[in-house]
This record gives sequence, structure tokens and C-alpha cells, in this order.
Amino acid sequence: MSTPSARTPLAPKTPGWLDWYQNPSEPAFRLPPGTVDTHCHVFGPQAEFPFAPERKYTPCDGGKDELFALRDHLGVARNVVVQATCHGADNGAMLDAVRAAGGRARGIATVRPDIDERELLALDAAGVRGVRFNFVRRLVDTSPEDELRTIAKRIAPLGWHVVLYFESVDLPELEGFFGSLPTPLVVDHMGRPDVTRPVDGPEFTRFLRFVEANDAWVKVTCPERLSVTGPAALNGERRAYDDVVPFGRRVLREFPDRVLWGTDWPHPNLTDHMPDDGLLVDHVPRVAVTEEQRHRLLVANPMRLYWPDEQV
Ligand code: 0GY
Repeated sequence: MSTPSARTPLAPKTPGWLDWYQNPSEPAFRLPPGTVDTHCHVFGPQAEFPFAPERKYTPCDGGKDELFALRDHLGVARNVVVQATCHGADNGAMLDAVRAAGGRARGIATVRPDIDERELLALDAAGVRGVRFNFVRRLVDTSPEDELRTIAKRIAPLGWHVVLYFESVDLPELEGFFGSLPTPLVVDHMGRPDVTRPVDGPEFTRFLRFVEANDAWVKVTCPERLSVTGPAALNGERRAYDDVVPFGRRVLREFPDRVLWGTDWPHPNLTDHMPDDGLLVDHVPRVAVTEEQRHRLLVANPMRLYWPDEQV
């Protein structure tokens, strides 16, 4: 972990950057006890954890204290902190958050193929349970398959998984590679479907068949990122992101035992609006329509993946 000197000037935020939502509302839906937020990040704080030189954006600060405050406000019990690309392969901020959570967090790291074996073991001991492979072109310069394959081989003996972030249009080109990886797979944000296309159309169906063929896990996350209709609450109801609902429902129906939920706080790179995290919680029962589905999505599934030694 690098620490800036006292004189290192802080980098300004990317122009037009939207900060995370201050004072999120109280959700109308009560998350069940033991809910896990399996997709959130920390940004810095920059003065303590400088951003990586190769980053594609400079965010506002969003550190562990704010993350834990949101966790407690929403009624979340545990977090999985996913390394954000603005920190490159310096996992310092993520690890600091995971350690500070005192057993209530796990981490997803970014590592290089030549990472020292002792460092891998130290990450494991700190609570890391996977690495993220990012294929979203605006976030990373390259994703060389030979390097990623080496990483996957090195983490497989630890029982870790690979978190895949890609755009749905790129799946046909990537799925052969994904299917060849030796670890469990976890897909971010339902594979980023184009929600203006039919939910039972060929693109989303292809994604679901990929999930089925590989026993992959799916994060039913980021309605705010996928939605075209946006956050407009309807008739004063706490409803938003209507166009994403059928996609979440279909994933839950087909893979009730391999779905995961998360907030994606502090919501990097949104450009049109910043979601009220309370409203995002109220999206959950619209997608997971039975208590049984909600228990699996929010508690049982993430516990099996991230805390397999604990009973729920
Ligand atoms: C997300 C989405 C994004 C960014 C990152 O690590 C990141 O920078 O994950 C994005 O810009 O779509 O999952 O938070």
C-alpha cells in the first residue's frame, strides 16, 4: 500500500462526477436479518489511500466509515467489498475496510499474475474470497486472457472465485474463455443486459444459458445502472427502475440458489442520477416476490458463498 506524502496534492474528481447520495431514505422494505450486500466498493479516502495512476476516473471519497454507516442505516449485516478499478491492484483501501468490519466483510481483490504466494495467502487470511476480471473497456485498458488464466489457476486452490464484469454485447466473444476457467464464476449486474430488449429475447436468454452451463452465480444488482426509464417514483409510490424488474425476476426464477444482491455503493461512473440507496432496497421485493426467494437472495446464498462455515 502506498501512502502519499504530506505534500502530495489530491487529484480533483473527474469532471461531472456524481457523489453518492447523502441522507438516503428509510427503506419501506425491511431487509431480513443477516442480509449481505455482496457488491459495494470503497473509494479512498484519497489522502490515506491514493488512487492508482492507471485509473480511468477519479471519484469522490467514499471510505469504510461511510460504507458502514450505510450498512447500518439500511439494515445490512455484512458486506463484500469489491476492489474498484480506481485503486488498480493496490488492495489497501479494500483490505482496510474488510479488516475493520471485524468478520462482517469479505473482499474481492485485483491481483497481478506474478503476485507472491505469501501475499495471496495474506489476502485469504484477511478475508478475500475472489478476484475480479474486468472486461468493460471504459474501465480497463486490456484484459489479457493468458494473464487472467494464470491468476485463475493460482487462486483456484484457495477456493476463491472469479467475479466477471462485462457488457452483454461482449458475451459471445468471451464465454468460451469464461467457461474454461477453473474456479466458480460470479457475474456482475446480470451480465449488463440491454433492458430495452425483450426479457425473453435471444440476448438475455443466451446469457441465462451461459449461467446454466457454467453453474455461475448472478448478482441481481444495479437497476439504477441498467434502467432506461430511470428512478421516477410512480404515483408517489416508492417504485423505480420498472424496466429492470422483469430481468431480475427471470434470473431469480431460473436460478434461485445462485443469485446475490448488492448496493454497488458508492455507485461509480453514473452520469444521469445518483440513486437513493433506500429506494434501491425497496427494489428488492419487486424482484424477489416471495419470502423464500428473498431469504435465498439476501441471506442463504451469499452466506454459502462467502461464509460457508456459518449456519443460517
Ligand atoms: C460497478 C461498476 C462500475 C465501476 C467499477 O471498479 C469499478 O470502477 O466497478 C462501472 O463504472 O460500471 O460495478 O461498480
